[in-house]
This record gives sequence, structure tokens and C-alpha cells, in this order.
Amino acid sequence: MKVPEEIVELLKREQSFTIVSHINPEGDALGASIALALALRLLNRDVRVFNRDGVPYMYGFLPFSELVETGMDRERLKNSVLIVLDCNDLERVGLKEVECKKIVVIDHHQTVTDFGHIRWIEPESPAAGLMVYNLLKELGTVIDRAMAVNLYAAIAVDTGTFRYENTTPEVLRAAAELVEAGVNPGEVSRRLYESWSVNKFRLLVSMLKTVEIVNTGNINSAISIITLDMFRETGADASDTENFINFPRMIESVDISAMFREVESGCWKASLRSKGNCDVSLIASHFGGGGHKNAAGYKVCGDIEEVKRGLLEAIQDLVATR
Ligand SMILES: [Mn+2]
Repeated sequence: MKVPEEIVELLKREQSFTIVSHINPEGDALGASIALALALRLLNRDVRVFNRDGVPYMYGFLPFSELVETGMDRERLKNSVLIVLDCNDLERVGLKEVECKKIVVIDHHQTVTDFGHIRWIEPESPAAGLMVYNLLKELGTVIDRAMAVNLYAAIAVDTGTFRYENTTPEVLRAAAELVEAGVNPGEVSRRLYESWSVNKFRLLVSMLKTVEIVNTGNINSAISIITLDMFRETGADASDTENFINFPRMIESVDISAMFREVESGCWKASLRSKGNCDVSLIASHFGGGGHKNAAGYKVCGDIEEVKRGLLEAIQDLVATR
């Protein structure tokens, strides 16, 4: 991975930075943001970290997660370099417009926008955290334990803790170095996977009860639903649903896991995950959404039975016949 010289020079030259990441943040967005902020602080830079939705409960263990603010100081931003992490447009950040000194984009998602003055997009990188790790090495800052935990968590989340196909030798080498810097992998795994609230667990149980496995042509889809009533009954919230979609995917015969989460009465966020060659981005874009081959999503309003039927028809038309 080649770190753009322009970015290294900018970080060395400028004094004020504002780091932002996407709405509904997960470990990669947060860990990469916090680690970069800590490194810039070590270089005596003025740094703020912004995320519109703040730090979900489960990521409270990240060292210095309290640095993440949900309010943006617009006056300060005017003289600050904006660093956009783990996404590459303002809409994903949840901001309409910005007035700042310069915009740097650091992301591993391939998109078609040209937002930002300096764009470092590395679609082959499994995590934004790995890009920040390489950036810090290039900057020559020490990676202390706090930074290491944030970077390790970022990389762990986006590689399914080294289980997904994006787990490259480079990832494992970086992880080894982060462990040497003081990360306890067992503890991070415990925090990520074995620290659920009872409410979250109850919501998963409710969701699993809705799973239907439907065959269309040569594709088996597992469809699940989370309604506003289910949130009310369990006391869980939207951030608790991260990863729920992966549970039906555990079934060997399932090719697509689709989860409909009610965002407002009668309107749904559809998330799609697939295995292997089954391209769910075709389905998402058919409904005006987007994503990658194995992970995509869209928004839809209507009666849930009709919404499900619409999805199954799209699977039949776009994927099953291919
Ligand atoms: Mn990411």
C-alpha cells in the first residue's frame, strides 16, 4: 500500500484538523478516526473528531472514544483541514455542506464521486484502519497502546476478526505489530463479540423468529424483519442491529441474507449479504440503493409482505437467472 506523499506532507504542514466519518459508525470508522486523532495530537496538532451519531455503546471501550463529538464547530472548521475517513462523500458523513481549508478523503470503498481535494481510495484495503496504520508509519509517529487498540479494533471489525477473504498477509502483519504495541486480542474480541446488552440479545432473538427461507430458481434467501414494535418491546436501538444480518448467513444452504429494518412507520432499510458469486449490488441498485457484490442495501416504503415480494421478484429476475 502506497501512502500518498501529498497527505503526509499536508499532515506535517497544517496545524488544525477535523476528522469525520460516516453516520451509524462501526469499529473501522471510529477506530481509524480516533487513532489518527491521537497521532496528530502527539504531533501537537489541534484535532477534533466528529461523528454525527456519536459512539455506539458497544464501542465505548475504544481508548479515547470520548474524543468523538456529535456537534461540529463550523467557525473552527473554516481554518481546519477536513479528513473524511471510511467513506468518501458528505452525505455519508451526514453533513450538507462544509466550509474548510482543504478536504482529504481516506477510504477503502470504491465510488464514482470526485469529492475532496486529495482522494486516497484503496479498494483493496480491508479497512480504513489499515490505511491509517500505514499513514502513521509513513509519518513516523510512535503507535502507542491507545492508538494500537483503536487500529486493531478497526481492522478486526472489517475482517470479521481475520475470518473474511480480505484477511491478507499485510493485515496479519499489521495486527501482529499492534499486538506487540500492547493490544490484547482476547479482550478486544470479548468487547466486540461477548459484551452485548440483554436488550440487544432479546432483539436478535425476536429477529431470528422472523427468518423465512425462500427458494427462487437457484437461490436460497433468508429474509428477516425488525419492526419498530420490536425495538420498543426490547428496548434495543438501531445501532444494536450491526451484524444481525450475518446470523441467517450461517446456514450452509443460504445464498442471500436479507434484513428489513423499519426506520419509520412503514419504511424499511433493506440490507443484503451474499456468499460467493451472488451479486446483491444488482438488486440494491434496482431499488435505488447501492453497495458491493456481497454487501448492499436500499430503502423502501410499503407493506412488509409487498416489500418482501418485491425483493424476491428482483432476486428471481436479476440473480437467480444468471
Ligand atoms: Mn471500513
